[in-house]
Amino acid sequence: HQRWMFSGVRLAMDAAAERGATFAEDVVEGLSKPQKSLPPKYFYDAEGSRLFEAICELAEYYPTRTEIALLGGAAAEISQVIPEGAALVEFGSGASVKTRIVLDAAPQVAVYAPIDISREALADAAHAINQDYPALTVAPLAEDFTRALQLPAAVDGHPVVGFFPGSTIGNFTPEEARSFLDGARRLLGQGAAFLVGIDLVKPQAELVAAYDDALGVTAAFNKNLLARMNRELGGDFDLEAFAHRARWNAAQSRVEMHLESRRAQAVKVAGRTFDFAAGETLHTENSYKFTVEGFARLAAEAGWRLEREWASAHPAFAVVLLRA
Ligand code: AVJ
Repeated sequence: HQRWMFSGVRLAMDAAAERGATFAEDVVEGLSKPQKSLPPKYFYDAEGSRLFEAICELAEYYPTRTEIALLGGAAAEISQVIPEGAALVEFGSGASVKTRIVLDAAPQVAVYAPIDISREALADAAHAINQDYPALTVAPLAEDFTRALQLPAAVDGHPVVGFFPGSTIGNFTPEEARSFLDGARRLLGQGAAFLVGIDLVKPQAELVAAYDDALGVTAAFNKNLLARMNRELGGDFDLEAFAHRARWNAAQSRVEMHLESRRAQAVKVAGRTFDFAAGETLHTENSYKFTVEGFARLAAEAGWRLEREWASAHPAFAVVLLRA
């Protein structure tokens, strides 16, 4: 446990280093599939984290501001379900903007444990929260939250509230979401509360625009994956030779993002060569859209009970409170 302890801004460990060549392995595996794909977690290097913050400011990208407004309106009610001395455990904390809404409304929170794969974003956020909430114990974890993990020792003995905003759970397939929710229930423990943000199904045009914005920030965010493979894995991707595509997959209730090869080409990366046919795509991300009822069923399959919900009508988005 000791290695997770936080003092000042000293992060516990280098998650990427501990995983060894996982990025290279995942790239080789993903580019070898009939439908080429990469796990979306690799978006979030320092540059990708910055681009994601820019996405959150876009006119077309409604989830961030909609959820912030929802949380603001629900803050007093949310505070009532947070026990005295609680530890708030956040999955994929990024810049911890939404956390502040909860912390401001719930001064009874004693420990904040943000988990994020981007070391730089996590260090900056942990430092800023530490400065602005001096009474709070901040115990950051530089980890991929999709991996099995242990909570920081600072959480021990505190009532636990999980926080997973942003509809990041929409990155998972239903099976992955069930398995994540099951793992989170074991991690957070019996009786824990879990606040989860979920983006809701809405007209296709609004969904597609949110993932294919006019300024091209989402395109740059996707192409940063190619740039990252060039930087870190000796790749030679020509960013101009790929086009960003966002599609609504109605059958699966998800927005899909793809990088489409503009021509037939061979690309070298991670010591291998991969062929792309003209029009062939690299599938970079799924963003599932839910109904509250459908999500409640999914959560129930992982042992969680839907206790409360706060939803907005337009754009449709919900924050739900699950109970283990
Ligand atoms: C961080 C997964 C919630 O799916 O809306 C935004 C990521 N990708 N624009 C989402 C994302 C492109 C985002 N999540």
